[in-house]
Amino acid sequence: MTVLPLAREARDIVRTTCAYCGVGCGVLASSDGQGGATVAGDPAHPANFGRLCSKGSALGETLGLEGRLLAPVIGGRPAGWDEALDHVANRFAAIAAAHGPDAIAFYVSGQLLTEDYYVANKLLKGFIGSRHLDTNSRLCMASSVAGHRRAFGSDTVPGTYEDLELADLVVLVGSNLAWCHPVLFQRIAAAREARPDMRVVVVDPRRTATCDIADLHLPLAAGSDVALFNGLLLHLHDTGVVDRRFVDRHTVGLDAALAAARAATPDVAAVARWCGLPAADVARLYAWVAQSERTVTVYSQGVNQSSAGTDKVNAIINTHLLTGRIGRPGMGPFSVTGQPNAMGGREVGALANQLAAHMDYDDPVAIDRVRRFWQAPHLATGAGHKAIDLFRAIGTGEIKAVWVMATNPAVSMPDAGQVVRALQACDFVVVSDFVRDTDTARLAHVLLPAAAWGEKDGTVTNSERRISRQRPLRPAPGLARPDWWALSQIGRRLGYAEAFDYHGPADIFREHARLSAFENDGARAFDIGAVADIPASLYDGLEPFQWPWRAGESGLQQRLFGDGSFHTPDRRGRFVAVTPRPPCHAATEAFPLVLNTGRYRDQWHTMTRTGRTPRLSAHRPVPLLAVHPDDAARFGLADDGLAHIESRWGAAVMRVQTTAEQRPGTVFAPMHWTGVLSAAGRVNEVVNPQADPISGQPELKATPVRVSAVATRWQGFVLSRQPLAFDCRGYWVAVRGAGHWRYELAGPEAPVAAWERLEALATAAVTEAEWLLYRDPAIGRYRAALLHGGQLQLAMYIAPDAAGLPSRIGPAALFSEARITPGQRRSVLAGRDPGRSADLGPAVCACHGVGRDAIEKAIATGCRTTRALGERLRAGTNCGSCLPELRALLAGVA
Ligand SMILES: Nc1nc2c(c(=O)[nH]1)N[C@H]1C(S)=C(S)[C@@H](COP(=O)(O)OP(=O)(O)OC[C@H]3O[C@@H](n4cnc5c(=O)[nH]c(N)nc54)[C@H](O)[C@@H]3O)O[C@H]1N2
Ligand SMILES: Nc1nc2c(c(=O)[nH]1)N[C@H]1C(S)=C(S)[C@@H](COP(=O)(O)OP(=O)(O)OC[C@H]3O[C@@H](n4cnc5c(=O)[nH]c(N)nc54)[C@H](O)[C@@H]3O)O[C@H]1N2
Ligand code: SF4
Ligand SMILES: [Mo]
Repeated sequence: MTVLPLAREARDIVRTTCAYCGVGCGVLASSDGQGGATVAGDPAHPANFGRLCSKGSALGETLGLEGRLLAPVIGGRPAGWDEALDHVANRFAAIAAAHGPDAIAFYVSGQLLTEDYYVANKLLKGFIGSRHLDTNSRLCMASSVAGHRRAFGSDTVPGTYEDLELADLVVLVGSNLAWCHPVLFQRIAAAREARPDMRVVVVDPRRTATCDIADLHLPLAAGSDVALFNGLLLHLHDTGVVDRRFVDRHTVGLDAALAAARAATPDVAAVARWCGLPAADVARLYAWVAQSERTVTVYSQGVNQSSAGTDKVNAIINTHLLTGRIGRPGMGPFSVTGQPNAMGGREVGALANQLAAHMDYDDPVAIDRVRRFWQAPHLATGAGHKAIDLFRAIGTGEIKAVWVMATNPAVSMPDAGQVVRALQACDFVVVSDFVRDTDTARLAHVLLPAAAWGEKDGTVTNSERRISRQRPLRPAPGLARPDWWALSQIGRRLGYAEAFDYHGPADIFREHARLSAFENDGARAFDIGAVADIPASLYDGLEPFQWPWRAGESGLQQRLFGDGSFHTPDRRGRFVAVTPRPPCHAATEAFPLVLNTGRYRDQWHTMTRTGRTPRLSAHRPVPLLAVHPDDAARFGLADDGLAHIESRWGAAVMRVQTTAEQRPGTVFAPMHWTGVLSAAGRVNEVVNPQADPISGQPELKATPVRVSAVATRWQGFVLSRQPLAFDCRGYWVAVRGAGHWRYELAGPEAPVAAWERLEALATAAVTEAEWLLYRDPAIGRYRAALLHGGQLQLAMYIAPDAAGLPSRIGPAALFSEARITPGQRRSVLAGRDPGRSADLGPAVCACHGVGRDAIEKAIATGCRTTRALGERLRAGTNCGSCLPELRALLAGVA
């Protein structure tokens, strides 16, 4: 263990870890003294070796205090901590006394630090004594957890990031790595450039940016992955690509797995039919896998978020067990985690069907061990409700109090309308967040202000089991406090002062490490006993390390299972016999299209941070429904028009993006937009809540829907220095710009009625202003600007169609001006019509703000390579997240 030696001049630079995805990049950050920070990739961190993606590069811009929750709130009024904590503790105690401890639930998150997570788990399961603690990882990693446990006997990712570079074949299944794990994508892209023989295959119904480095793209039918990998298992077996020694000595269950595969997909033709793929492409994948000893299969939400998610995971793992390609350099199944600490939550056992530290309720010895270790008075002794059932139980009143921490379920849960109704009906809702206004916070009785990235202090674990420190750059503002602190305070108030007597994250980390090693004879994979007794100074300087790291061990074991020793009772790996089945809800005549959902490059989940930075809001300013041109024609949708998307569960409205990247019969929408930021952009209103029967993970990627064009009589936008509150039924989406918010608008009424409504809103928002006005009722065109104090405060533009609107760029820039000039005054209403694509981006390069239009012009005038584009426009020269899109534009396919 080394303490970090900081150079003198670098004393203000803090080594920390990115707040976003599970790659877990090391960040060098220093506070800029003005509420922001400068950030750079940490060249010494083994996850990223200095790289950062667009989101990581913009971390410093998310630290502003606008919108922060700075004090506890009880029933809508600010309160002090003592009052809030007493209130929460009293309500919990009363509810437990009246209805039993199981009437209390915690719904937590992979965005907590391990220390927060540990205390939440201990408090609820050990001391309050409720079974019902689940996490948003249920929506994210639950199928991988379940698949790992079936195959390996433990929830263990066997490989390391280096394997992605050492592989000869990387198969990416249901993973848009270029957008969601961009630094891993860049590492693979660089490896492939250095070794042109290396191959990459993408298995995804959509053609994504990740296909930029793919030698083969298999746009399979939704949910058909089990058929594809069962077919691969058979092909490998029947062509003799089998590690006999490994299979015989270290596994069980091959025959049943083969029989199940043969029954449904006896040959490549059958696989091709199941998956809706050309047989030649399936055969090509199989041949490449057969040839490539060094194969890594990376998978993510296209696999996990499925009613057959656990079976998909095991279908993939089966192929690696058959070939013994696991736990050795350049090979293995590789589940990439989403959230920064999805892994940490799994380590502390914070899923409703786990107890703690890789110990489960199905083992009475483990239950007794955890009880003794915690000296827990009321240890829960059975599994609790998984997320979907948990919110149902809130809805029925079985659960009467819930503490939601670091997650926004009113947006991120499927059938989100039900979740909102359940929280509305719930007796007592506590929400811990660092943002004041979220869809979930609007439903809370008590809000508790949390510390955010840059203030939080603790550890996270990334996808390759590497534990890194998040370190604070500054003290938390206002009354914001770390989540572990609030949890411990509740523990103390409930009478457990000794069990929650933590003075800092180091105390909690050591206890967590001690529990991982407690009576662990090697049967539990997760063991970090080596750091169980480190002093606070070593914890502060803790270098990133991978688990397991047992007490007394010096050399760290990077990869697991290469020796064939698994964590099952007989130490053998398990083949699991799996049978393909289609998604739970098939398309029907009434709902003929399948809705797939996922992520955009520059937005993080429900946008509470990324949605506040102009730079990250420019890439995709509004949510788009991606539709194949044939389907658009079939359902009367126009590119850029509005579509109403409807399922059995609910509806949403988005702009249409027609694209041949979409598989016909399917549409795709982002998961990010909320009720705070849009009228009807919350896609989970529409998404079905059916879950995988084993993992409980919902099928977020396949919901039957119908779509229809929304008729509008006007389009428009409003730019405003202050945020505005819309309560209209029409279409609106809020977009963050520099010094202002922009509202993209459209509606069904006559333009004149629309502008009269907007004028009322503007008059209320800016009470004292000079108005510049242009109204033409005959052609339905309206422009207005409100000036005050020499500055532009608000500007509004309405026209019957998008072509009648001026450029947003000119007036938007005026919000950065200290004082506007007479010339600018004259121009603010003039603006010429720029054409929507030039105006609304997409801003392809977030770091240097380079739009698609400029790139297309540069290509038309001679730029032939990404390097040339970089030299001319600087596009793609910083974080590199936009390189796939630059290459697509160069190739003329975007
Ligand atoms: N920019 C950005 N990055 C993020 C996040 C973010 O919000 N924004 N979130 C982080 C989190 S928490 C997570 S979990 C990860 C998620 O990372 P990913 O899993 O890569 O992201 P998604 O876009 O959810 O889904 C991946 C792909 O699955 C495909 N898919 C859908 N159905 C199927 C199917 O049946 N089979 C197959 N093979 N593929 C299918 C979709 O078309 C989609 O392209 O990203 C992390 N990184
Ligand atoms: N349709 C559809 N739905 C999905 C998905 C999908 O692909 N499609 N993906 C699912 C997946 S994989 C995931 S991971 C979820 C993510 O969904 P959520 O977890 O609900 O999304 P976030 O916006 O990350 O919410 C985190 C909230 O916690 C706050 N927060 C962040 N850090 C902290 C902290 O340290 N302490 C506290 N107290 N608050 C904090 C943030 O401000 C934010 O309000 O969405 C799931 N939902
Ligand atoms: S890839 Fe990007 S979002 Fe993920 S950890 Fe690294 S910098 Fe952060
Ligand atoms: Mo996730």
